[in-house]
Amino acid sequence: MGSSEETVISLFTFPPTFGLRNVSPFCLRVEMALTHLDIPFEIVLESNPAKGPKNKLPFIISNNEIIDDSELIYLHLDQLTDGQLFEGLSPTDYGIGCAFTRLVDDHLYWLIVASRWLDDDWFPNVYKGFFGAFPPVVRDLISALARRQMRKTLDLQGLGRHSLNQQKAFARRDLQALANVLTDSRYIVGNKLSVFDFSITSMLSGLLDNVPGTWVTAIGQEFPELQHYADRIQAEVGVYGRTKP
Ligand SMILES: N[C@@H](CCC(=O)N[C@@H](CS)C(=O)NCC(=O)O)C(=O)O
Repeated sequence: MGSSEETVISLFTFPPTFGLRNVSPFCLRVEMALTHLDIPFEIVLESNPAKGPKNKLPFIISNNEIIDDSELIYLHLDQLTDGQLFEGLSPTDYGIGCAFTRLVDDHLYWLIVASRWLDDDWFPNVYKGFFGAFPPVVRDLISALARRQMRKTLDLQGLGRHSLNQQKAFARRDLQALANVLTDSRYIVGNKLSVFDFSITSMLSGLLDNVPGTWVTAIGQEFPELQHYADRIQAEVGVYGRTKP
């Protein structure tokens, strides 16, 4: 495993909330990759993403180097282990894995965000989960500002401009696309566990294991094959998104 045996990596992730031990799918997938590669690491709980170099989590500190973005962290871990993370993936596997990762990260993720932040009935969970530690007046102010910012982001991204029913239909088509592939296959690409299973599973856990469920959770439950897949991958790696495995 190259020099990784001497390396202790610090992984900065959000504190548990919404029934999720690791609430960010991007943080969870890095935890899965580190565990899979048997690299020693510690988890550092950080509730303020502004501590990251680009105001987002995850980031890691590895040999005094700060690396952010789960995809860039994957590349770093691959390099650290002389290519073990992407080992055995054909160009076709890579192409399909990359495309499905983009589907969950750049489309489905934003519907999960919308289901938490834009839904008036669900927003009290965001208020409590993300802002509960602040004193009451500050909490009201910053949660309202953050919600306004999130509306703007979703508007710019585009999905926020659709009606709730249209957003639900987009989520259902994303999940159907995944279910079409995962019904007959054990893994998202090829015939063994790969880094792309971490990316897909972390996002599925984020939506299926979210407590209380959002409207995306309810749509996810229409596809039991996705729950089976996510459970199987988490059991194989030994890392779970939910608080209680
Ligand atoms: N492309 C990034 C996405 C990371 C990301 O969006 N993290 C979210 C949490 S799930 C975050 O830190 N959001 C805080 C913010 O945007 O203020 C990755 O793969 O790591």
